[in-house]
Amino acid sequence: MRTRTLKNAFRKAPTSQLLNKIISLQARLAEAHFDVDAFMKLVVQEMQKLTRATGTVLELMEGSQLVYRAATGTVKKHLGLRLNIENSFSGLCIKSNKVLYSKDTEKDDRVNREACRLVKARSMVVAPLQDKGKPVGVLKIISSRASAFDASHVQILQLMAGLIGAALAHQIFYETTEQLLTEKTVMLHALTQAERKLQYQASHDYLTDLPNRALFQDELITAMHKTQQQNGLLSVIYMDIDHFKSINDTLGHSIGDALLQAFASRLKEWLTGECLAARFGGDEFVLLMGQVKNPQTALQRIEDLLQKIREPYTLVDRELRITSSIGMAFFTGGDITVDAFLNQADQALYAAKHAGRNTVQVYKTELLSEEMV
Ligand code: GH3
Ligand code: MG
Repeated sequence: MRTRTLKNAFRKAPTSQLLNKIISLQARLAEAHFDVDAFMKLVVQEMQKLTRATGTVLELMEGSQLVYRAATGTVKKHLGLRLNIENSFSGLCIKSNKVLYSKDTEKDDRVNREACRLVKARSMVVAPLQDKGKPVGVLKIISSRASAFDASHVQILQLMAGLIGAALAHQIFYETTEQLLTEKTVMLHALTQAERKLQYQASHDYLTDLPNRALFQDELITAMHKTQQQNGLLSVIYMDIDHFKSINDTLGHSIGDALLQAFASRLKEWLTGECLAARFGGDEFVLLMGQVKNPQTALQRIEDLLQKIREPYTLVDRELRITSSIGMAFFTGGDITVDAFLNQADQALYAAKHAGRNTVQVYKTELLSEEMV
C-alpha cells in the first residue's frame, strides 16, 4: 500500500476512537444519572481516564464562589475548596463561555497562581458548564506538566461539557420524584440524541458527509460475506483526483474543499442501491459495487461515473475541470481479508497514476482473467 493511503488512515483514526470513547462514557453517565454525587464522581473519574490528566475537578457555582464538588488525582484532597469566581481562570471561562487552555500556569497571567500551585496544576483545560444558557460551573482537567494537553483534549471537554452542565443542573434543582421522572425522560432523550449524533460523526466524513473508512470497512465485510454465500461478484473502486494539490495551491484550500464536496455530490448522484461511496481522506474516495453481473458491467458503470466527473464544476463563478484515476479490484469469494482486498484496489489505483492518470486499472487475479476485463 502506498504511504499516502496509510498516512490518511492514521490521520482519521484518533477522532473516531475518541468519539467512540465519549459515546461509551455517556452511556455510563446515563446510568449514574439520578444520584448527583455518583454522577459527579463518575464524570471526574472518567474524564481523567479519557484525557490522562493528573487531576480532574468539577466546580459548581455557589454565589460568588466556585466549590470543588468532585475531584480526582492531585485535586482530590482539596474537595470542598472554595475559590472566588472573580480573578480566576475558571471565572474567565464562565464569563467568556469558552473552553480555555492554559499551557503553562507559571507563565499565564489569567490564572490564580497560588491556587494552581496548591492543586499542582501546571497546565489545564477548563470548560464552562451551562444549563439553558445559564452558567452552573466548570469542568477542569489539570496536569502537573506544562503543555500536557492539545486540541483533542479541548474537543473532549467541549463535547462533554454541554451534556454534563444540563444534567447536573437538573439533578440539583429538581428534587421531587415526579419532576425527576419527567426530567429523566427528557434527559435520556437528550442523551440518546447526542449519542446518535456522535455515532454519526464517528462514522462519517465531516466535509462531504460520506461514510468514512471505518463504516466503509464494516459494510464491505458484510458485502463480502453476502457475495461469498451467493457466489456473486463484488467490486471495490479506489478513486483519487488527479493533481488536486495544484487546485489547493492555485485557488486556495477553501475552493479545494468545495471541489471535494462537489465531487462527493456527483458520486452520491451516481450511486444505486447496491453501491456505497466513502471518503478515506484527502482526495481519495472509495466505492463498493455489490451484486455485479460481470466485470464488464462494472467497468461500464465506472465509465459512466468518469464522464460525470469530467463535466465542469462551477465553484465561486469559476469553471473547473478535473480528472480522476481509478483502481478496481473484484471479489468472487475465497480466502482474502478485507485489508488485502482493499490493498488490491489501491495497487490498481497506483498503476493508474503510474500509467499517466485519468484512467482505470483493474487488479488482475487468477479468477479474473485478462479476457474478462
Ligand atoms: P495525484 O495526481 O498523484 O493524485 O496528486 P495530487 O496533487 O492529487 O495529490 P495527492 O492525491 O497525493 O494528495 C492529495 C492532497 O489533498 C494532499 C493535501 O494537500 C490535500 N488535502 C488533503 N485533505 C484535504 C482537505 O480536506 N481539503 C483540501 N482542500 N485539501 C486536502
Ligand atoms: Mg490526488
